[in-house]
Amino acid sequence: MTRLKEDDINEIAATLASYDSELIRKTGCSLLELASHAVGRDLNEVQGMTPRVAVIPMTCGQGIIEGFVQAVASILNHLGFKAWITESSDAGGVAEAVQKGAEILFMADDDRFVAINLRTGVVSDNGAATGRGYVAGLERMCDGLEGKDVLLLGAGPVGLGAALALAQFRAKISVFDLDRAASERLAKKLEKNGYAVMIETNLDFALKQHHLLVDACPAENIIASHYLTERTILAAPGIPLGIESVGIEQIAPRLLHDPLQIGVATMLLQVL
Ligand code: 2YG
Repeated sequence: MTRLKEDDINEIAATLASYDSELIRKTGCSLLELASHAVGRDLNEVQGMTPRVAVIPMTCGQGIIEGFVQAVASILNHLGFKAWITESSDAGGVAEAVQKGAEILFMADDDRFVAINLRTGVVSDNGAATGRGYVAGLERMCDGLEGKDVLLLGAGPVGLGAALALAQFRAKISVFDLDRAASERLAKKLEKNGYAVMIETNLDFALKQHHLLVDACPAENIIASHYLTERTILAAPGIPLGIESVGIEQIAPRLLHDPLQIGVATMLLQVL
């Protein structure tokens, strides 16, 4: 599980407006529209909802990441949902949120980052939600994924969320993971849902064959820039970004990558 660093997130609150305009340029969707698309919810239904949302700092394990709960709350407020950060942390924060009438809780320890709807019991996990949100973005950038070959790098929680969304968009999925057993586990899960997945074992060969990519792994420079062409479209939820810096400006208009925004927005829409 990647642990964000303070400088991954300290710009988020101040740049949400420009982030959203860039997202619209790339996908045709605002962050709220993209998250609604990702979970298949109607925007009009969602925009009328006014749940009380609490974001709770958690000090356990490696503890607080400076700016984390503030970044999460700023994304939720940017989406038009009133979110507040509890004064207390941990169990005290949960108690405070419930006593102040929160309907939805956001909190993260070292292993799980979850959104919980106290009324419905629905729980959204950041990994699966991030994978789903990024594939919705890829689908918009490609103007549909049906029958198109997509290479998924990384078969962890984000990769599995991405694979399930790729299956729903009826893409032709190939998966590569450094750990072949992880690819096999993901393929088995998709097959249970009646969806075939091709397992790639040679990354060089796979990257030469694909120009629609989902990089859901935490490896740096996993995609060397010589694989990038003007046809490459890359949805990259993995942190840090997996392409060499020389490749970034070439692909920038066709690259989705952010530390929290798409994942948090999709979590909210999943539990609303
Ligand atoms: O409340 C706090 O400040 C800390 N307990 C937050 C710790 C979050 C640890 N998890 C991560 O940094 C990431 N898994 C979060 C999501 C990354 C998005 N791709």
